[in-house]
Amino acid sequence: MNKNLNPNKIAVIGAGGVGATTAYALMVQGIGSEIVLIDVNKDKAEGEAMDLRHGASFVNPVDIYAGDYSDLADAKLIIITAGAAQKPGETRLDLIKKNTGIFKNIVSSITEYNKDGILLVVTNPVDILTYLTYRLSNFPANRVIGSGTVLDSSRFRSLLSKNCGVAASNVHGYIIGEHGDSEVPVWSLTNIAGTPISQYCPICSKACGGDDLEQISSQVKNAAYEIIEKKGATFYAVALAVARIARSILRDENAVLTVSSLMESYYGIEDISLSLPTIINSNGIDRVLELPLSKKEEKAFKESAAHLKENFEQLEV
Ligand code: 6V0
Repeated sequence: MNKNLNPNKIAVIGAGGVGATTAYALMVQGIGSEIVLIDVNKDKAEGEAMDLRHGASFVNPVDIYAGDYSDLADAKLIIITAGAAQKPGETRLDLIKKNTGIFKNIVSSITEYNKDGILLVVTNPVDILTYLTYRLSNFPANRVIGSGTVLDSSRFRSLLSKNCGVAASNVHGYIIGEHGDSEVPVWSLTNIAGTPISQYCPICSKACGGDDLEQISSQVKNAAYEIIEKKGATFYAVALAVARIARSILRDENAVLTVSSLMESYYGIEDISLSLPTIINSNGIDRVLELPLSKKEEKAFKESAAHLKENFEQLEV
């Protein structure tokens, strides 16, 4: 690691709903002692930094300020939330093209000042943009991470928790693949107290049956659409997901999180980024876990990768 990096410094590029809420989540949880916010809209970044700073007396000491790309030089972790969200009438590919253009500028501005930090992409479509960031930055694959399906896995666990009446922290399950429509719930490895869900359900007094479980995975997949329809955007849960990843990096935790990263022959997939359970520590990605998926899950994961590749190949990079 570059000795000039401050191991407790985090930069957040994009001070919109997701970026500002991420800074808030980091501050409240005492993750990082220096947080710089960068946005093309400098007033927005300045306003958010001021608002956050005014809460300083209630949290661990932290220096939060609005800055520019030169402030990235010593940042251990650079979180990218900048970019456009999908507008009515706009296709998914339109959004990809728009954010690809934005990312070309952002990534070259980052690498001008910082070549040793860890890049954490949150902007959608997160898997495509994580792969693009890997290609554009020339950073090693372990230092280019996407928030991937960390949020979806949390949604999955929280819905199962409510359904089963068991604390979310005691429900273990993963959503893998694309953060989006082709994502895959790994039911075969989902467990409560180490007991596979298929064996847990028959001994649970709720006797909800398989239909409720199928509904849970479709609720996870459609959660963002539903929230955006009701309140226009999603930012609280994703900010907590990003803070969770940041914590594992800054505190060298070796936590297992379903981040998006470069596939290096996992299940035979290469040259695209998507999510699998991954060990995260101060080096970024320590190891991607190739878990024993069922045949159906492995097939769906491969289809998810193929779908992402198709989208990426339509871009002019
Ligand atoms: P927002 O509130 O519109 O904020 C975007 C911010 O980016 C604005 O403040 C812009 O000024 C800024 N910005 C735009 N271009 C640049 C640039 N070139 N350099 C610096 N700043 C720039 O959007 P919001 O914060 O709600 O969402 C941001 C992104 O996160 C979108 O792409 C969402 O789709 C995505 N999300 C990703 C999630 C995930 O799980 N990965 C979850 C929710 C949202």
